[in-house]
Amino acid sequence: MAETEKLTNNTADTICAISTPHGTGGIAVARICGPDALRLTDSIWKGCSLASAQSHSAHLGTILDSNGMPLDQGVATVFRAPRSYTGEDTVELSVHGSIWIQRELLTSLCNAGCRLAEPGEFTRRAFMNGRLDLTEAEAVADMIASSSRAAHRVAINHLRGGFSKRLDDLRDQLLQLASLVELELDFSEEEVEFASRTQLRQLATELHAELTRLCRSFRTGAAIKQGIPVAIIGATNAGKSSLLNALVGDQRAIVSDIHGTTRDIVEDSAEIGDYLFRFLDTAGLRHTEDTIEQIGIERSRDAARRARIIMLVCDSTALPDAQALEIASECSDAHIILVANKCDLTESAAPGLSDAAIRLGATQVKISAKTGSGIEQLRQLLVEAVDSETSSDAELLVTNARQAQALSDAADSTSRVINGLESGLSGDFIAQDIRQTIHALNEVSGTITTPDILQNIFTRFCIGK
Ligand SMILES: Nc1nc2c(ncn2[C@@H]2O[C@H](COP(=O)(O)OP(=O)(O)O)[C@@H](O)[C@H]2O)c(=O)[nH]1
Ligand SMILES: [Mg+2]
Repeated sequence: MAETEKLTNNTADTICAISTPHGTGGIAVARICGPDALRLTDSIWKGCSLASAQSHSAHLGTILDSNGMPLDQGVATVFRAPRSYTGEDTVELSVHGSIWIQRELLTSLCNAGCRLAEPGEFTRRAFMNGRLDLTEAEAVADMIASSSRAAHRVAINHLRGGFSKRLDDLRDQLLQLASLVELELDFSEEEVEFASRTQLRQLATELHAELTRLCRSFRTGAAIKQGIPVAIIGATNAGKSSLLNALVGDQRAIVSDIHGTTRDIVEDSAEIGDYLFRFLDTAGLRHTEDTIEQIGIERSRDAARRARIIMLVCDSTALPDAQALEIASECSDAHIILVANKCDLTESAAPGLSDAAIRLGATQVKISAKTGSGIEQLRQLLVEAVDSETSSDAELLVTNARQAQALSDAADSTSRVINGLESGLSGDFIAQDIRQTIHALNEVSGTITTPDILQNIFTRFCIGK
């Protein structure tokens, strides 16, 4: 891939980018990084010499445009290799945040010999220079994208090396397993057994359990990162759209007493507790000859299948809807909350609701979307549903499909190790599977990687990071 070659062969370049968001602001920060960062910045700078400045020092000076005329007064902060984010000489120039000044500054830097940075190129250099492993680099992108306390908490734990450390522990255990199997091989003719196969199997089983747990955590990890999908399903006129509006605090969906008002999915999100929830209000379930409404109902089923949480909304004054119960019962993976709505109209819920909740293993809550009664309790139930999945080790949730895939490969080869140990397979083959597991873990942390993988990861970053 030509693009990849271009990216991997250009570490000798000095690169520059605006790291602050595009637009006008009080201050904008340009980052200049690479072997010539100090000298090139000096050439557009009137003030003390940055090339002779100490690392981690800030200096006030005048920045010059491409014609050598004063462009702005600003602050240059110097970070010398290897004590910088990327591990290379870096200058951060803070200027006044006019779009025009930012553009002129980049032109001036490029005329002086810098090249514009690609998306994620600073972080890519940090990875290449061993400042971050791949899970930490990916956590940088997650930090920038985090939109809830929980997403931020997972990202910062990964960034501080929590996940990398767990991978190192797993790798150490695998190396121990490999060395025991290989020792057994070396001395096989003397019939020396350094570890019983039962012990080896126990070690492999523990590893497999941990790898499987990490793979499984991806569903929750991804949901926390992107917003937890919650499908609102139920019969027409049960009050689904009213509930969406009550939860997001806005008249987001049309509410009316005409059956079949909501036909397509209406989506909106709200932060509740530490989490971001993505609510999907769906077309009400009923028998209909209307083709468009039928398509809407099919979409409701789809939304339910993809959701982590299903809010099954029932009208407390009517019998529970059979189709809604059937859809909810098909989604065994999801957490189900049976919402008995319109409690303002009746003292007791319709018969059958509690039985239905028990059959579905659902939590039940009485609310009125109209008066707001019970909504706070429902919000609490939503948070508890996610809390129960994340338990105490939120820092070890996998949030990224690439990592989940490599961990699943590692779990597969570990289960081959277990089978091999159980069936008395020769140590050579077992050692081979152990090495494959280590290889898969090395892929997660980026010890082994290909230009394509790196390209894929870093091009999704912002420019300037
Ligand atoms: N009394 C009462 N009426 C409600 C409540 N929730 C919704 N409604 C009414 O029920 C009708 C249908 O509501 P809507 O939210 O459009 O239901 P959907 O078809 O399930 O989306 C509307 O006339 C709402 O005003 C509630 O808690 N109490
Ligand atoms: Mg509706």
